[in-house]
Amino acid sequence: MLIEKYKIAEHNDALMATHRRAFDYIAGEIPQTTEILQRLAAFQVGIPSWALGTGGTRFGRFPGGGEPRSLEEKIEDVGLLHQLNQSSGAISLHIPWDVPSNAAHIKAVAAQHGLRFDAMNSNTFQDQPGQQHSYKFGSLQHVNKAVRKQAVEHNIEVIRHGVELGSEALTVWLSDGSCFPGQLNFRHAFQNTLEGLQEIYAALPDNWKVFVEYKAAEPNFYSTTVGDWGQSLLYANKLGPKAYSLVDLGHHLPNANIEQIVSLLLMEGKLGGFHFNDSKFGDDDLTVGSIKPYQLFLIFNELVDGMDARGMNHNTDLGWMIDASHNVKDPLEDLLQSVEAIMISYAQALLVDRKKLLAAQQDNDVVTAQEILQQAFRTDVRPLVAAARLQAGGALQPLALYRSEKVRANLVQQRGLKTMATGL
Ligand code: AOS
Ligand code: ZN
Ligand code: ZN
Repeated sequence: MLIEKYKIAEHNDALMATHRRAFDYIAGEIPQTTEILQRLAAFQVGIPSWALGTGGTRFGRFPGGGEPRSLEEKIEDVGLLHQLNQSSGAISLHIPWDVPSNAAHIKAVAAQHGLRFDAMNSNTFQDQPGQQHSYKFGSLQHVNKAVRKQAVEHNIEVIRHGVELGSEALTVWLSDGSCFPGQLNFRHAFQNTLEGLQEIYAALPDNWKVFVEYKAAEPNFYSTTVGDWGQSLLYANKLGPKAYSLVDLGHHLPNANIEQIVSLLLMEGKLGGFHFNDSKFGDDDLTVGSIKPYQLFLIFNELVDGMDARGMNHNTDLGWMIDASHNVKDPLEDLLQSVEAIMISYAQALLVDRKKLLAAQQDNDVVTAQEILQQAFRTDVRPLVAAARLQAGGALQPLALYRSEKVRANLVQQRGLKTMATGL
C-alpha cells in the first residue's frame, strides 16, 4: 500500500509553518546546513525483510495483523517506509524465508518502489523441511564434513539468488558455538569454519563483499565460533580483501565500547556493514536509539571520522542495515522510529567540529573534547532531517502520517488479521 501523493502534500502543507520556524532557527546556527542536507538525503538504510512481521520471543508471539504474506508484500511495506521517509531505499533479504522464485519480477517490484537489494542473508541456524543434515551442533564448524558442505552450498545458493537481484554482498551470521565446556575443540571449530568461509569466499563475484557477523552469545551460551570483533577480524583478514566484519549493535558483552571497535575496524579497512538496533541486556533487537541514544551518536561520530579519514562515501561504502524484532509494536512504526534515530545520530555526527576536537585532544583538554561532542549531541537536528526528507518528496512527520492514514488498519483489511510473515 502506498499513500497518495496529494495526501503527503496536504500533510506537509499543514505542518509547513512550524517546520519553517524550527528549520530557520537551526540553519541560522549551523554554517554547513546545505552540505548536511545533501548528505542526509543521500543516506539510505536497508530494511531487513524479517523485521516486517511480529517477532515474538520463545515464550510467545502476539501478531498485530496485516503482516506481509509474500516477498512482494514485504517489498511493498519497505516501499511505503521509503515513500514516507525517503531514507529506506534498500531491502535486505533472507534465504530461505524470501526465496525469489521469479527474480526478474521481484526486481521489477523493488524498482517500482525505488528500492535496491542490500546484503543477502543466509540461514544455517535452523533446519529446513527436507534438509539432509541437521545444524543442531553447528554448520560451518561441524565435526561432520557433510554438514559443513551442506552449509557451504546453501551460502553459495544465497549468492546466486543475490546475483539475480543485483545485490552485492552476503552476510554470514553463524549460530555455531557450544553450550558446555568440553563440547567443542575451539581450534577445530575455527579451522572448519575458516575452510567453509574460504569456499564461500571463492564463490563471490568480483564486485561482491562478504560480511562476517559476530555475536557474543545465543543460541549457544558457552562459546560462539564467531564470538567477537577480534574473531570476525581474524576470519576477514584470512579470507582476503572482499571479506569484512559486520557490527550488530546487540551482539556485544555488556558495556563494550562499540564506538572504539568501529573506529579500529574502519582504520583497518575491515568494517563492512552494520546491523542497527538497541539493547538493554543482549541481542534484544529493540528500536534503534530507544535505550542508548548517546552511544548511537558516539558510534556515528567514529563512523564519520573514520570514513572521512579513508575518503569513503558515507552512503555506499558500508552496508547500513537495521536488524530488529518487534514484540509489542507495529513493525512499520518501529522501523520508522529506527530510521529516524539513525538519521538524527548521523546528522549530529556531521555537526561535530572535528578540527576543534582534534586540537582539544592534542592539548589533553578533556573538558573541551567532551563539550564538543555533547554540543553536537544536544543539538536538536530533527528539523534538518525533516527538511532533507521534505526535499526528497517524503513526509515531514512520517509516523504521524502513517497513523492518520490508518495504514495498519488498511493492511489488515487487505491482508487479513491472521497473516504471518516468514522470519524470526
Ligand atoms: C542474529 O542474532 C543476527 O543478528 C542475524 O543478523 C539476524 O538476526 C539473522 O540473520 C536474521 O536472519
Ligand atoms: Zn544481526
Ligand atoms: Zn542478532
